[in-house]
Amino acid sequence: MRVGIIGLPNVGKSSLFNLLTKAGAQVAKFPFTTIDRNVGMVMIPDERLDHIVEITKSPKMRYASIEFVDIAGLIKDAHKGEGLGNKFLAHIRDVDCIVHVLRCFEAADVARTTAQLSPSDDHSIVRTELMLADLEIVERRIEKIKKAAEFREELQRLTRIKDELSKGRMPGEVHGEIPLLAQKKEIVVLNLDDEGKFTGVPDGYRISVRLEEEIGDFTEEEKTELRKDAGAHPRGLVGLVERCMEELSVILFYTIKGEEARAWPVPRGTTVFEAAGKIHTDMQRGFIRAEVLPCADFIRARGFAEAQSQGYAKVEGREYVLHDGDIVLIKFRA
Ligand SMILES: Nc1nc2c(ncn2[C@@H]2O[C@H](COP(=O)(O)OP(=O)(O)OP(=O)(O)O)[C@@H](O)[C@H]2O)c(=O)[nH]1
Ligand SMILES: [Mg+2]
Repeated sequence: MRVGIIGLPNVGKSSLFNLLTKAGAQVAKFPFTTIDRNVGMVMIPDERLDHIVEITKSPKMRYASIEFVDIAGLIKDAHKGEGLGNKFLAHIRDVDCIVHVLRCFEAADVARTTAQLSPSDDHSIVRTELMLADLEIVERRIEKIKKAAEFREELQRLTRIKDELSKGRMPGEVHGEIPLLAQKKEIVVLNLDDEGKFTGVPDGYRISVRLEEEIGDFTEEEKTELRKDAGAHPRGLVGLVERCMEELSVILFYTIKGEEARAWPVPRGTTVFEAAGKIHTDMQRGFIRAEVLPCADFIRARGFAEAQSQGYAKVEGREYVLHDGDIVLIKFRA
């Protein structure tokens, strides 16, 4: 599960990436600072795991994390090789969800690649590039299969997709083998100035990268106040990570074993058998059953054994579909 940060050059993508990952990617006032992508893990803040550890006193705890990729800035005609060209396309293809950063701050000393500061226009420029890149791929595939009878159905589907894309519309159909860039889930992020001065911004997750850089040492209450003053979302970076989790349909389950309490990210719909495989292949191979306990019941009973004796824990078979917050104890034949 991977999130890609995209947008025009010099909009604050790498700055945002650094705040999230603490990876220290290069940031500079000139466009196209990022050439190759930067990859980093972002820890998912998790009060439930904090609660669990308060009770278990586990000496080790591990938060779940998701991967973020900071992708090179793209400009108009990037699909034809303008700017850094279309290498970014492969990088975008690789991610499951995009965070599209729009510049909503002036800063005379930070160069722009467009004449006007207009977040909505910037949004369209990038969206158009994604669609044109998709169009090219679709056309290439059509050329390749148009004479082969066995691809008739695919050809019809691709032609419909192509028609939509050439009208600048997002196709309703998906292709399957060719996941279109324009169809990736998108979270629009508005990078506001730290005083909330810039108005007329489109809808999106409101954050000020500059402000977040400056308030690292403040208390949570102070941060919330400052964000509100800047017209930003009160939950800042954490809220953005949560938004990504929602878009990715990621839920968390927990294991408490010996020394360690740990959170695991899985796609919604994951069965306990699949989860066992994620923990350890032996656990899946020798899977017998699982004991499952909602986190809230664990906290209420203040312990797994206590919850078991109060009848909260349920015994489940391999088909059981995990719920967000389940604590899972897997019985398996070693
Ligand atoms: N005033 C202001 N400057 C910002 C803000 N966010 C980023 N910057 C500055 O803008 C410049 C570009 O930031 P980067 O994070 O390198 O931008 P980028 O989108 O990764 O740029 P490329 O890699 O070149 O595409 C740097 O000088 C940042 O310090 C902000 O919220 N306000
Ligand atoms: Mg960058």
